[in-house]
This record gives sequence, C-alpha cells and structure tokens, in this order.
Amino acid sequence: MNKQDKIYIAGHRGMVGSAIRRVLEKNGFTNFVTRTSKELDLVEQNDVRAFFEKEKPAYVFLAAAKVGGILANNTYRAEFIYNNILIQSNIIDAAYRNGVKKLLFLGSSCIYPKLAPQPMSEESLLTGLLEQTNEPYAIAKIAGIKMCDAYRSQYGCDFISVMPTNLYGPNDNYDLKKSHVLPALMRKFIEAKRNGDATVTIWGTGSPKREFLHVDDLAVACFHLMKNFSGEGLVNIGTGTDVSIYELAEKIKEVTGFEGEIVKDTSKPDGTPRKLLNISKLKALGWEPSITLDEGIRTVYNNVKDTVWQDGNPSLV
Ligand code: GFB
Repeated sequence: MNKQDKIYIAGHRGMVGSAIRRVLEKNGFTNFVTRTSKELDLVEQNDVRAFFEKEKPAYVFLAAAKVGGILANNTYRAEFIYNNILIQSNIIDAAYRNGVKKLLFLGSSCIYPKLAPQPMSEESLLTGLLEQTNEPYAIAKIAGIKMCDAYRSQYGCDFISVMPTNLYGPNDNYDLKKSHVLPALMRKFIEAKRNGDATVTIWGTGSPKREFLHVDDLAVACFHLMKNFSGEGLVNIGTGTDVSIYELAEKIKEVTGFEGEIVKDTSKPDGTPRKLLNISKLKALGWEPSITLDEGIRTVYNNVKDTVWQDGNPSLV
C-alpha cells in the first residue's frame, strides 16, 4: 500500500470504519473516498456500481454492515440477512469489476458453530449448527467469506476476510435495545449510579463467556493484515482471553462506582455459551493486541461518564 493510494472505507462513520480511518491517518494515508449512507445506499446495486466506476478506489475496507447485540439480531432477523447480504455482495462485486487491488471484508465470530471447540480456530467454520439468535447475520457473514474466496478463485481477486470477536470502543451504540453488552452495561451502571438506583439488571444468566477487543486494536490488526496477508479463508482477530458476562458486569460496576446489586433477567437470551477465538494464525502473521479489557473499560468510562443518553444517541452534557 502506498500513502497516496485511494482508499474506500465502507462504513467510515461506524465504530469499526472510524477506527480504521484513524489508524490509516496516523500512518500517513490521506486519500480517502467516503459516502454517508444518505449519499450512497449500499443496498442499491446500480448506485454502488456507479460509485466504484466514478471513484476507482485502490483499496477497500468493507466495514459497512447492519449490526447489533443479541436482541437486535434476534428481532430484526430479516433486515440482518437482507441488508448484509446485499451490502457485501454489491461492494465485493463492484470491487472486482473496477480492479480494486485488495479488499478486506469484516465478519464476526458468530459465524462459528454454537458448540465449536474452544478456543475456536478458523477450521471450525461450517462444522456444525449456528447459534439461533444470530443465525441470519452469521449466514450473511459466511456468504461474504465464501464470496471473497470465490472471487479469488475464479477471478484472481486479492480479497481477504477477517473475523473479529466482540468489539467495543469509540462510536459504539448505547441504545439499550440494540447495543452489545459492554456499552449496554456501561450505560446501565452509569445511569443507576447517577439516579441512586438500588439494582442494575443484566440479561440472561450471566454465565456465558465473551471475549472483548478494543476497536483501536482491531483497526491496527486490519491495517497489518491488509499489508501482510493474502489468501483464502479467514483470520480470527481477538485477544485470546474471555470473561463471563457476570464478571464483566462486576468490572464495570467497580469502574463506575455503583454500589447496588446486580440482578439477572433470565427471560432474556444467553446466546452462545462461549465464543473464544483461537488467535494463533494472527500471531503467526505478526500481530497481537495491546489494550487490556480493564484498560479499555476505563477508557470507555472516561469518555462517556458525563453522557446523557436519549434514544441511544449519546450527547454530552
Ligand atoms: O453483546 P451481546 O448482545 O451479543 O450479548 P452476543 C452478550 C451476552 O451478554 C449475552 C448478555 O449473553 C447477553 O444476554 N447481556 C447481559 C446483555 N446484559 C446485557 C445487556 O444489557 N445488553 C446486551 N446486549 N446483552 C452478538 C451477535 O452476540 O454479538 C452478533 O448477536 C454479533 O451476531 C455480536 O456476532 C458480536 O455476543 O451474544
């Protein structure tokens, strides 16, 4: 990659896309082409084709997707499969037609079977049944991986796929019905402390285990792989360690200074019991994460502690 190459980050205003842009800028890249979702609807094939024909980006980071936590995945099942399949298919095909030098497709660790051996290695893909709550999203992401592989095999395109674990960091979603667990609990504990509430409710049994990666670490990993990895299949991006949801809640409780009780709402789903990634392939490619979960939680807390949330859109006091 040369610093003057034109780079298209699909989803540049989202948590992942904005982090990738920060890393590229830090490394001297300046030639970005971006479109907001209002300017370009990535579900529309003709519009995506016209955009690529006009802009001819050299490198593409495909970070645009419809995403959300366990409840959003389970509620908006049609939107998750329809939008994601169209967005990624339109971009991958347009990238091929317009001679993109390299494309990096971002998936998710939920592509692995619900009961895959832990930690989950890349070889576990398509070896068993998926977790039911996010099957539509996972099927879309698996289609994206297979599409990159098919375009590599038939047309020789250098398209790669990376599978991040659960992410958190700047520009996360704090809407309690749609967000992932870490921002949701951060908001719940901050608001409970502020309101002097006696309890904070977490969903499910608290026993599922999750691995959390700061999005700034993910972005460095994506940049590293864009430069240093070409090949079919996928590369896991995680930390290699996980915690239970209850342990996560206790960590956030401590950082926020909330002194009440943690209560469980077991009418809400637990989802996959565990999804820890095996990151040996990534390590062998020369990259390891650097932000610990404790550090990351503290940074997020410092960034959002004065936020007053309305309808999930953070606005600073
Ligand atoms: O982060 P999360 O929504 O997604 O939930 P998944 C992780 C765990 O935290 C589940 C529990 O066991 C939840 O029941 N949890 C406890 C909570 N309290 C809360 C809360 O207040 N909000 C939320 N959201 N969860 C998603 C997938 O799965 O992860 C996607 O649905 C994607 O496809 C994404 O892969 C990374 O880790 O269960």
